[in-house]
Amino acid sequence: MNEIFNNIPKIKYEGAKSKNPLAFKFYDADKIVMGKKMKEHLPFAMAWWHNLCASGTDMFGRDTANKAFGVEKGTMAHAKAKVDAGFEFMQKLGIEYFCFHDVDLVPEADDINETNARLDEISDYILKKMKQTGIKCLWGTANMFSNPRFMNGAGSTNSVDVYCFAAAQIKKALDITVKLGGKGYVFWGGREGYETLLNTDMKFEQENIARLMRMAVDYGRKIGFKGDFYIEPKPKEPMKHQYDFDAATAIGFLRHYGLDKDFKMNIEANHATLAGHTFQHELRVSAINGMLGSIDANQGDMLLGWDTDEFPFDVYDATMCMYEVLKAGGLTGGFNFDAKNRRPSNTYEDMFEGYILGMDTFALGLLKAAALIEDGRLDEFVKNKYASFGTALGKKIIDGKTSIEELADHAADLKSIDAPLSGKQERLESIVNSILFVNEK
Ligand code: XUL
Ligand code: CO
Repeated sequence: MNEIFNNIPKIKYEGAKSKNPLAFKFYDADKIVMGKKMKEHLPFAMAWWHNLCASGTDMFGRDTANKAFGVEKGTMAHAKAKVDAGFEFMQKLGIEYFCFHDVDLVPEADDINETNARLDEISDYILKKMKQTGIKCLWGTANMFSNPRFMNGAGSTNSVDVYCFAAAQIKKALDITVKLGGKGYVFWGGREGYETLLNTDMKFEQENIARLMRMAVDYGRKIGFKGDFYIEPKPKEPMKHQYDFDAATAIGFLRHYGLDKDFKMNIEANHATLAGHTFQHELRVSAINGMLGSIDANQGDMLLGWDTDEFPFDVYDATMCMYEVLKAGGLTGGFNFDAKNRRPSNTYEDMFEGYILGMDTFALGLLKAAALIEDGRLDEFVKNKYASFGTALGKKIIDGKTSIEELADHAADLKSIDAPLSGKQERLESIVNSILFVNEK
């Protein structure tokens, strides 16, 4: 078979001093960090949509990048060329997983039966490639936001017929995910929200989304899907208000509708910042609720209020992400680069350099997070901060063996109290900087 990226070699680790743009500076797949290989800590995935489909079109201009891969776009031959390109790309970078939407794989036909037949054909082709290469599927999803039929929502639509199309797409995307052995299945509710309450029955819409998710879980389990369902929270864009605003909101929703045993979070960095949170905050909220599933690894721009989906280069953020992931004992999912090249970065080489940047950023984040944990000062500080709850009275509070009256009596005995221990934020930030910017390893 012809190589598509024929001027790009297999990407190797060359170390931090390498000036070769087509080499890893920090991602050393087999390096052991805290007892595990880097590639086991970092199960990276390629996002089919950005890497193989998106070509630079934005609201003001058309494509800048050529993703035809030598074949006429909008054809099944092109769908296959994308598979060839994707697998060559992943093999050259040593990426072991991919993620997809149904309509990333094939051109959508006018008749859903024809679209489904195309999905059967392309998934046979993908499966063959997976067997040849050992590359696996991280998660699948249904695109229930691009087609005009979803303009009033998918699970939240006003139309029973549209609701059935959403159900049909979920059913087929689950079939394909199971066929490809996907570890997860994602719901990102792009159109599940509203522009104005003047035309919206919020309660009804949320109940209907939950009903659709329940049916998806029942069907998935029936056809043998053992993995996790994920909600990918996002506060806005394309809608003004989206129901899955952030991790806390999504977790509350799942618990309210009894879906929490089957679902976890897929946390995307740029969605966290759009919600006014740090990436680390969203990961922590998920982790403490036992719902840290998978990550969409990208980065936003703090000067812009929308989802720029940049390749992550912020090592501080990646370090804090990996700190959370290590503390949580790893992900059940992986790190999907839901990221795209900037519009003027329009060559094949740029596609590789985007992934090299992202993989190196997370590898460096992993090394630095491990160093922070091994250093121990942050953990020690946090442990000491709550030490008073280790006293007899503190234990009674934790065990629920006291009362407001007893605690009030304790306060009355004390009469007054001094401020309880400095937060030492500046010292802790300085520790992080000294670990981040001193290179001993
Ligand atoms: C949109 C987004 C999606 C989901 C999958 O902001 O992140 O690509 O990851 O539908
Ligand atoms: Co995403």
